[in-house]
Amino acid sequence: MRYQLYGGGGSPYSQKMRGILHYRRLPFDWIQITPGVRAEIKHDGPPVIPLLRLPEDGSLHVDSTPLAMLLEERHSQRSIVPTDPAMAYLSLLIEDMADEWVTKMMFHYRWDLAIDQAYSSRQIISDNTPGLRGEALAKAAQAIRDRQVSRMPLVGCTPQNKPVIERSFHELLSILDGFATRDEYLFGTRPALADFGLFGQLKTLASDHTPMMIMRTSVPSVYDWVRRLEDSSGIEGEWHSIAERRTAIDDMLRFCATYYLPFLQANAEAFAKAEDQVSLSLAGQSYSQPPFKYQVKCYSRLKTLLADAKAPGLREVLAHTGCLAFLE
Ligand SMILES: N[C@@H](CCC(=O)N[C@@H](CS)C(=O)NCC(=O)O)C(=O)O
Repeated sequence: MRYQLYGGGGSPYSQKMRGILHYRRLPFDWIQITPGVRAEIKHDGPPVIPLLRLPEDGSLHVDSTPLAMLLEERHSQRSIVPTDPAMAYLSLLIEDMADEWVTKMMFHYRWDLAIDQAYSSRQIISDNTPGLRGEALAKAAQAIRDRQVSRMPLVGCTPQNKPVIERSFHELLSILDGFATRDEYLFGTRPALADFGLFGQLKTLASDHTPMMIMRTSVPSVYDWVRRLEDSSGIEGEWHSIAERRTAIDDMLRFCATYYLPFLQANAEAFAKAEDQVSLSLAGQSYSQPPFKYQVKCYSRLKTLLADAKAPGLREVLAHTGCLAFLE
């Protein structure tokens, strides 16, 4: 009985799920999505990847965070949820930030410069359209390139926001560089959901040309950490308790309080008022984009989870890193 994971080599959320399945030692087939495969699987839900097919009934499911939690309900060994409930919440918060904020770095670097547009568009088509070569491949790559570049403003990847996005990328790398060595992860010596959320986005950044060069030259230890996390099925580690947490956790939470949480709050407010733009200042620089409905859901989920959490030490850590004010 094997799972089937449908995804793409250049899709960060697909990489995240594949990394989780490897770490959890769950048997699965990796199936590269193509237009033909998509037509054949007949999934009525949102047309996104990754999709996970359950072995027992063939049902298909999407959205990597609920998918990871579904695997937690189904399998107890090699869980990616830290046992300390405060650490479990922090892992969910950092994962959410990776999925929704680090993805802006991924999309920005992927589609900003011509050299990256050319590589990424060709790679996506080469993976998802078997048999295409030469002119036909170049034409299809140009079409996806045009489509993705036209979507940049929708997710905030604009010239105006470029300094905030690039600065936050460098800050994130420097936080990770504070601990990234062999077999060390954010919450201990075994990887958590947060590590896999970061991994998905960073794996893509570490293979696209410009961010790959930044990572290899400025933080080679982080580059190597990401490379190894692709398959961590051999790792046997321990969790830290909240009292023993790494300083990188507090740094990451300050990072969330500087960039992601102010954005989430402003996004929810702008969405509620049906405004066209979320506009705010992040780390002293202006940032704006159209409101994003999915991220309204992310924000209320984080608040509800905190309101329900019975987690000694959690509120203190969130308060001293500046996160609590956004989450209560
Ligand atoms: N929240 C979803 C996001 C999935 C997602 O956005 N996937 C992208 C690829 S990485 C996609 O399929 N986009 C549809 C498209 O580009 O047409 C998750 O965590 O799985």
